[in-house]
Amino acid sequence: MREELLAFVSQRGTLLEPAAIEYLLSQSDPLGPLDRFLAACPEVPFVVTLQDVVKAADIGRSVAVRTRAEPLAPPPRPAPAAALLAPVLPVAASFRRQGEPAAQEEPDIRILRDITGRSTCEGTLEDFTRYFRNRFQTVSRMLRGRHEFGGAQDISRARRSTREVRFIGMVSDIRATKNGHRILELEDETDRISVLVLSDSASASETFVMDEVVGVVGKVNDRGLVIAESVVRPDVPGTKPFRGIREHVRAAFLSDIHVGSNTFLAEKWAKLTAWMSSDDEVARSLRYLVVSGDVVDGIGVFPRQDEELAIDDIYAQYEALAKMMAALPDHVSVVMIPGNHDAVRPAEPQPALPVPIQKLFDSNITFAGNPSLVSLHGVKVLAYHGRSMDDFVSTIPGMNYHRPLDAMREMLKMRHLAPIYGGKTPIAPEAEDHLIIDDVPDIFVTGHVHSVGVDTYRGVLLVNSSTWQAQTPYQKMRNIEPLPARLPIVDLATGVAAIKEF
Ligand code: D5M
Ligand code: FE
Ligand code: ZN
Repeated sequence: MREELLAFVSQRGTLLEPAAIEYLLSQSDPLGPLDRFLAACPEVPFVVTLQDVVKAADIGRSVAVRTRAEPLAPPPRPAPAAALLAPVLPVAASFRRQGEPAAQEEPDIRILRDITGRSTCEGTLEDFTRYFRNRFQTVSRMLRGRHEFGGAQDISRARRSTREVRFIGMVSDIRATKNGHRILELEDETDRISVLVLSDSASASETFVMDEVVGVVGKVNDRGLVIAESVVRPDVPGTKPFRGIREHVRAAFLSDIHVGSNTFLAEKWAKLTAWMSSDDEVARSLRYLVVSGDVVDGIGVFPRQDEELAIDDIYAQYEALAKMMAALPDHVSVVMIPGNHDAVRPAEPQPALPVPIQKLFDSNITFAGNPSLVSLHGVKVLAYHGRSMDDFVSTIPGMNYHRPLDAMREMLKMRHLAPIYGGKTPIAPEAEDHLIIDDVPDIFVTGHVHSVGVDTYRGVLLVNSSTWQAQTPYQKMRNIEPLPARLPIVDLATGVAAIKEF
């Protein structure tokens, strides 16, 4: 139904606030209220808000009661996303009316965390030991901050206990038993232990992945096996409203431009450029543009890539991109991070694009690493290209390339961008694990999967930015249907997001 609803909205040339989407999906007839609301509008609004559809649904219900004498439906249940976004939905909030002309605001970009210039590893065995120790210690500290694990024991002590035990470990093996239970092998710096997660226990529905750090509450049986009562993720503490700023400046998000590929969508990009430079109120309120990797298609990234290239020189690809960026209006300041197609080392964390490439661009671009934590006007944005989603999709049942927000929620629960080591995501063993989500961001953005979406998780706004590349032969073979040329736009004052299609 979600797809049907979004297709309907896109057909009508408008946008739906995420909270409105959730609300409509909780209704028996999601399209009805929307249709009624649009029919009553003198002109198609830029964004349809939660309030708009709630009102339309109420009107619809009272009409139904009068004409069909049906029992009155229960009052509309506030959508979960609405609860999170509640403080950001003022009366008659219209995305269009709230924007401030961007030119009035000086840009304020600060890079809070980024590997660029700080890489120390050479990839030795000691580097790996140090890297995983740092991961374990950092995530353990987060778990110890939760009341259940304040007094967590070392695994070596927990093994000898006969009472309830609480400990923290890194997952080193996961296997299923023949009765449908699971056994997790957990390690800390002192020992390793086996944990049985029964198929009818509270944690049965959770999927665990290799190398993530979890806390366990359970009892050791006489064979030294822990029967888990619960297996706990560090997670994002509690639910908080979006921590916005005073000014209604807006940020837009894009990624996966793949300049140089013969499937790069030049016409769609031209439309984006024209719109951004137009007099449109939303366009004029854009102050920031976050570009989350795969900015060019690169050279030699996959076998026989040369057959799919329109520009087969890496510098020429970045030069073409630099021209495209220069054509964007001056009031938009850009933050750009690399992805797996860009001209930096493939291992994550990736540093910013090299200086000779940066020099091709205008000065209003800030280059940062992948991942980076960046403050835009005081709003903390965690930008990560999203390569690890390949590993989430291949490991976690039910995950797929069309649901990147599910993988992003898992990352926040695990407080790690790429927990799985040894999969498709190459990881450089830095002294500090830069892939840990240490500081909880206000906005978490990824690209890579060439899909699009916005949602919230525990007060963090999740954004997956779309692509400007049509379906590639590889994606066709794998049945991956991209959603190109969609631009998520976020009001930094309220966290209200919209997706504009080109
Ligand atoms: O990845 C774009 C999309 O295509 C993303 O959903 C992953 C998928 N993709 C691309 N190459 C592969 C391989 N080799 N294995 C699995 N999935 C893949 P991009 O980073 O733009 O190439
Ligand atoms: Fe890509
Ligand atoms: Zn990618």
